[in-house]
This record gives sequence, structure tokens and C-alpha cells, in this order.
Amino acid sequence: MTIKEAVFKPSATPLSTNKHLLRWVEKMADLTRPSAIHWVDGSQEENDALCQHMVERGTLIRLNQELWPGCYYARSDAGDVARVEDRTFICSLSKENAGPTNNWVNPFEMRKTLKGLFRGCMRGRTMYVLAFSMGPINSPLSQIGVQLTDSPYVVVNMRIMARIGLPVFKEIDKDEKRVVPCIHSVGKPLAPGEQDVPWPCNKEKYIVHFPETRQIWSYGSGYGGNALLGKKCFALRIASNIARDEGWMAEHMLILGVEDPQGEKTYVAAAFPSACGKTNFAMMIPPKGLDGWKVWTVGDDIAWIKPDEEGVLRAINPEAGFFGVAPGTSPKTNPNAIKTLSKNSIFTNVALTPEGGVWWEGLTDTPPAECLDWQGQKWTPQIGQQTGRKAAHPNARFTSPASQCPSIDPDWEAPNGVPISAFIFGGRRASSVPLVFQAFNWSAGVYLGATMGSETTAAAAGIVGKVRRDPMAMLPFCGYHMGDYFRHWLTMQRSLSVTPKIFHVNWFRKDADGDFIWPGFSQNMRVLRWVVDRAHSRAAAKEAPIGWVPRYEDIDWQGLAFPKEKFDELQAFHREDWKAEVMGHEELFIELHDHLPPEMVYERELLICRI
Ligand code: TSX
Ligand code: MN
Repeated sequence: MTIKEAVFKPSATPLSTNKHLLRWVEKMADLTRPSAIHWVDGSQEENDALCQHMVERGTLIRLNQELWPGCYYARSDAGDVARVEDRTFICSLSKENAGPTNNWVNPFEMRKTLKGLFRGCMRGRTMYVLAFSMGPINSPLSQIGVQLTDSPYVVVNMRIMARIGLPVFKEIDKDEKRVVPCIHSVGKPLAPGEQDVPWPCNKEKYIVHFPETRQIWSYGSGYGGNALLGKKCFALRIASNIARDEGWMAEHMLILGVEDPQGEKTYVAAAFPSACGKTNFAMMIPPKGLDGWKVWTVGDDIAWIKPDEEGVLRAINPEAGFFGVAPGTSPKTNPNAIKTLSKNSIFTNVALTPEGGVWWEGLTDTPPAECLDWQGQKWTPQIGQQTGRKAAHPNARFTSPASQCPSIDPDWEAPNGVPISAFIFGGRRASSVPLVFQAFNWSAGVYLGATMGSETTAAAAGIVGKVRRDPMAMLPFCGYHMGDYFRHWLTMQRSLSVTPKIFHVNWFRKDADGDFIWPGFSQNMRVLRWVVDRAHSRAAAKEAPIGWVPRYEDIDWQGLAFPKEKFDELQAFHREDWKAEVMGHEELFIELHDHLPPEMVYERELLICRI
């Protein structure tokens, strides 16, 4: 096997001739004092050698290659398992610009703090120079970054999540695009001879964004959005600032294409808060009865959307992979995801089976008789039952190439993106909110997005069942004032010749017995069909106080016995519920009041008058 022979030797030979880049790398190396510098070329050989190196150090376990070809397994430190929102900072020049929903620290203070933290923080480690492109390299909608990191785990994950290495350096050397500098350290320098741990990190964490200078500094964590800086930090927090300045949109949205039986494709972008099944929706397979319809996946997490010369919104997925939540993902809930993650994937904080495979809650109906849990402890179904311990961490992840997804859209890497005909907002709401409705117009739709909310589940911290407002699913990801972000959404309409229709969905309404009324999953295709047909003005609807709603006969029920009474219960509008609902909308609006666009106030007034 070539893998055994591949020994990782850092290569300090710069892969770029860009003077600014070379000077910056030198300056950062001088600050952080790594024992070696490695310029990441992105090749398969380099990746194999890095993985082998991590296997030797205990960071990765190579899975059984017969069962899981090209797959590796990692366990994080128990204190480094998720994004750290309270340690995430937007350091704009003025506090005002960050808004009340972001943590703000004076950028000059923060730079001082960071310089202190980063001084010597890479001692005993290799600093990787990782060039990455968010979006296809040949796309005018793409953006380039360079991440300096002392984590090889980050390098191999970023290789899946973004386009990296030589072709990106080549792009940087053209000197046409601005490069966003990102610096990352796990914050655990090694003394000479000191033994490393499998998952180095620091209790003290800082995820810092400088919006004006477009810089990212991340310290102390090696996990997910804290460390893979192209994703949440760049593609959402920094990009939302760039997008506002340049007249486009960086959104926390999936993108999918709906193909009708005639072969016509319609693209929609959708925003859901966490735990609503965004990845499942992005990879949906239509149910029996809707034969000839097909869903194509463009992206499952982030959309960069820009008006073209014709005034049509076009979207790209800036990512190249999926960093998906593993628990709950199964051949039943998401067969396309299961096929995607079956090879060339990295699994983090799932359980390890005795055969050298992975497992997580929900993957199969019957758990393995025995396995090692995400902390490396013996786990059996009995132990799980007695202690309440889960085999996989609830935020356990798979990192998989998007190209492996059976439903990946043939145009998912189209340089000019795909045209967006509709936006869908959603949330997890046990009552009040119907399965689907359409906003009367753009500003009413922006209001829908701005007032989105989801009920907390056991997975999230806090009280179960409380509505948490998460406008456009962007609350943790907007890199500037949320009120200004709403204004930007409203303003976008001016650059459009065709305004996408805006919808709201709720798969999670419950009946009086506490059971879900809607079967969800594949059956959501029926809702999606109505959405697409409405976007083409070829489906009927009736006017309700909250927007346009489908009548029973406006939905295609072929292949599903779903009685009208249940549909009426799903779509029911109760005046009293909505009076309380609109009161809830005010909560966030009050916080944003000094930057809140008047349209939001008027839309709220109109809604109150109608109900
Ligand atoms: O992802 C989900 N979707 C979207 C699918 C395209 N989930 C899982 C959410 C957690 C991430 C759903 N859960 C969906 C849904 O549409 N709906 C529900 C609620 C539900 C759960 C289980 C059943 C039905 C509805 N089970 C049976 O009916 C047997
Ligand atoms: Mn996300």
C-alpha cells in the first residue's frame, strides 16, 4: 500500500509568488513560531501522508477500508464539540455596526489580546499554509482565502469542504481577487520533547472576525465551524459584510433544483434553523405518486446569491462538501446522504464499531451489540439505557465530498450559479404555524424571514419547546447589525427584474395527542411542488390573513392517503394563536429598534390588522 510508505515531510517551498502573501506568512510565523511551515498543494499523496501522520499520532483512526473505503475517524476533546457562540466576536470599528446580537470587542483591544494569545502558540507544530477558494475556482462569484493553521485535521477536512491547494495559489498569483487572511491555532504549543495529545485544543477560545479589514483569527478550538474557517467565519460572517457592500447576499441556505416530469428545472433556496433537517431536505427523494419529479442538490448549508445583468438572482454553493450532523441520518431519513458518506469521508465524534466501522444513533434500528462511544469508552445498548449516555455525540459530524452525492445537480459547479425562483423559510413549530404559506410580496416575505423561529429541542441548550427567534437562520452568522441585514434584504429587490416568491414551511405541527400531523421527509415533495408551481404562477391558492395558502385540491395527493380533515388541521389559522405569535415577533424587533427598517414595523402592523 502506498499509504504506509507515505511519510509526511513538511515542504517550506512557497507555492505562491505573491509578495503580500509571502510577507504575511513570514510575519505570522514570526509571531506563532512553528517548528516547520508546510505549503499545502492539495494533492492526494499529501492528503494520504497527512492522514497517515495523524493515525500515528492518534488523531485519526483509519476505518476498515473494506467497509468504509477512504474513511477516517476522529474523536475530539470532550470540551471541543461545537461552535462556541459566546466566544465568537465581530470586531467592527464601531459597536453599533456589530449590533446587539453579536459579541463586540474594540478591534484594537482584540488585536492586542490576539497577539498575546498567538505569540509562540504554534511552537513544536507545523504551520500549514492552506489556500482555499469558496466557490468553483473559475466562478466570478467565488472568493479566496488563505488559512494558516497548526491543525492537520483542519487541512484534511478543508480539502473536502473547499477547493484548496495549487490551483488556488495559481489564482492568488494572478492578483485579481482579494484574499481573506485567516489564521487559526489550536492554542496548544508543544515544549521540546513534549508528547502531543490526539486532539490538542485550549480551554480559552476566540473566534474573531474583523469585518472592515476582512480578517479572521481563530484560537483554541479544532472543531467544525470554529476551525474550518472557510465555512461559517468566511462564507457567512465575513461574506455577509462583503455582500452588503457589493450588493449581493451571503445566506445560511440550502439550494436545490426541482425537475418536473417535462424536464424543466426550478431552483429554490431555503433557510431553516438547526435541527429542522436542512440536509435531508436538500437531498430529498420524491415519494411514490410523484413519479417523474426529481430533486437535485446544489448545496446544503450556504448560498451566495447575486443578481445577474438581467436582474435574475443566481446562486452558488461556496462549499465543496457536506459537514453534516450524523445522528439521525439513516437510509430511511436520507438515503442520498448515506451514499455520499459511504467513502472518502471523515467522521468526528461518532461511535466506533469492533469491525472498524462507524455508528450513530438513528443510523440503524438496532444498535451494535457493542462499540466504543465518541469518548472512546465501551458502550452497549444496555449501558446506554442505564446511563443515558449516547454512543455518538449529538453534534457528531461527517465530512464528505459533495461530488459523491447521488442527487448532486449537474450544474452544482456552474460558474454563474443557478437561477433562484423561490425562497423558503421554515422552523420547528408544534402549533400555530401552517405546513405552508406564501408571503403576499417581497417585503412581507422579508418579514417572514425576519420573524422566523424554532422551538428548542433536547439537542439544543435551554428549555425544550420555547420559540427561539432566528431571523433567516442567520442570528449566529450575520457579521453585522441584524437590522441593517433586514434592510439589505429589502433593498435587494431594487436590483431584480424578477422577484423570487417567498414561502414559509413547518413540517413539525402536532395534533392534540402530540403526534406530528405531517409525515414529512419524502412527502415534503408535495409542498415543494406547490411552491414551484406557485413560483411559475401555475398553481392556485387562497388568500388568508398570513398569506396565500393552498387549498386541499391545490396539492398533488397521488400515492398518499392524506384526508382533507388532517390537511385542514395542518393549515388551520387560529386568530388567538397569531395574536400571541405577533407579540413574540416584537421581542427581537425591540432589541434592533434603532436599525429596524420601517417596512418591518409596517408589515407587522398590517399583519395585526388582518388577524
Ligand atoms: O429532516 C426532517 N424532515 C425534512 C426532510 C426532508 N425531519 C428530521 C428533523 C430532525 C433533523 C423531520 N422530522 C421531518 C422532515 O420533514 N418531519 C419530522 C417529524 C416526523 C418525525 C417522524 C415521523 C414523522 C414526522 N415518523 C413517522 O411518521 C413514522
Ligand atoms: Mn449551518
